Amino acid sequence: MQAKPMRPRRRFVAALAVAGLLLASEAKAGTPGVAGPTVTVDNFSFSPETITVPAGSTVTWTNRDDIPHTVTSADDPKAFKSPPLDTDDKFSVAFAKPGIYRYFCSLHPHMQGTVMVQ
Ligand SMILES: [Cu+2]
Repeated sequence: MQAKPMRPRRRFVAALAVAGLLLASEAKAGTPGVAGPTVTVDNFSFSPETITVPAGSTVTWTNRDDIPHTVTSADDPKAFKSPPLDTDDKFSVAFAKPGIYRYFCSLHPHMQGTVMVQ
């Protein structure tokens, strides 16, 4: 009589394993910030200067410069505003709506970039 209660438990463990595999593959496909669009901040410029992404994208900026920069929306009111980013700091913005989002570095206003959301 011990084999019967074992079977459902084993099936449950198998189901958990399958669910775990499904979760793992979903996480791999949909992890934002890893496969998402990225902008590099380096040498007093944003690269690419203009990035075009589909609506719903999360854009991540990474400061590769050895001095702080910001990612500051040029819109009024500001759509986003990062704190000063030190070297290797990251800043992400999710763009839900299509539009043209211009931004600059508030510490060096000649540093400018654009996110085109389609
Ligand atoms: Cu700057």
